[in-house]
Amino acid sequence: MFLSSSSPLRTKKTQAIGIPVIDLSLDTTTLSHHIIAACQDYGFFKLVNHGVPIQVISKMEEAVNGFFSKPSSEKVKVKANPPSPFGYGCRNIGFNGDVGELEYILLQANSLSTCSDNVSVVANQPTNFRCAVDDYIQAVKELTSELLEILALGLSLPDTNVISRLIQDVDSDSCFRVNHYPGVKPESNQAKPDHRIGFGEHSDPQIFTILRSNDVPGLQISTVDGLWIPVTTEPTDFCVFVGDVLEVLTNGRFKSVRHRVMANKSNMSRMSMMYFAAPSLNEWISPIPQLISPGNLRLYKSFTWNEYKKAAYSLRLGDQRIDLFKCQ
Ligand code: GA4
Repeated sequence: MFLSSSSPLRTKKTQAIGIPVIDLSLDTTTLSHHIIAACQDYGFFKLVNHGVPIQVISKMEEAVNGFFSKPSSEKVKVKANPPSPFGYGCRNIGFNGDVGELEYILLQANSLSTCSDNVSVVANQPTNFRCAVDDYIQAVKELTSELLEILALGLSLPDTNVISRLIQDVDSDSCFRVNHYPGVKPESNQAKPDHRIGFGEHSDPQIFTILRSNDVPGLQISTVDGLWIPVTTEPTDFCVFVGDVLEVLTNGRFKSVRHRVMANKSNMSRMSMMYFAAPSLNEWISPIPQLISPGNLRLYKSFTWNEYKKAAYSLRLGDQRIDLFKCQ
């Protein structure tokens, strides 16, 4: 099973900690300081006033609600099969036996209708499904590029597109996932404390993840000292996660955040949608030279995103895959 039970929830301390909330309508200089502080201290922040129209978000939500409300016999027709992780999935996460009490759709974000892995999912849906997903992905991709440019500015990097260009690449390997955690029937076994609906502890392999969920709670992030903090969000807000590749690019200045979902407390179903911003498969990833200095020695080797992805899929969900790429 995937879920770690070693870290107790300490809600009192949790409230004192306070998760960073970033208001994108602030001026760029203030914003860049806030984003950098959040990425350094938590590898995570909530984003408000992000400018993605509410209609784009709600159309996306309607489209995926339509998909998940179909009978299983319909959904399994577009089931993901190794070696491709794309398509519909139920309980199985990755290829190595990790289990999560959820169902999901995983799509290539860059070539929604043409990528062969996506075609079967998209072709089986009403046309508004494709439009809703296209519009949503386009909007969050632009938002992610904007965040990465503000961040590069704050890090005083001479080229402010140095990270954002990776996800704007026509061959970027970004992907999009929607997770649906069923609501718990109070009288069922699922309501017992040891039954866990959720998604196990892990970090995301990519650069940034942009998550939006309905108001059913369950997401938790881990602080650097291993304390689990529950994250509550408004359906109109986003959560931003630092992924492993951003940790490497910043030579460890930002840490990819470990997170998990524990959703067995509610009789309502939780729906979350994530855009995982990634480089192209053949892109070389190395610490950005300006972030290496005598006081900040180089921490990671160079590797391609393809090599990193292969390593991720050869391991378990919760493994610390980034350790394989550390300099000796
Ligand atoms: C975690 C983040 C994304 O959901 C994902 C996941 C992927 C999958 O479910 O296919 C992985 C997981 C995620 C990291 C380790 C490997 C790959 C399952 C797994 C065990 C789509 C991704 O890119 O990496």
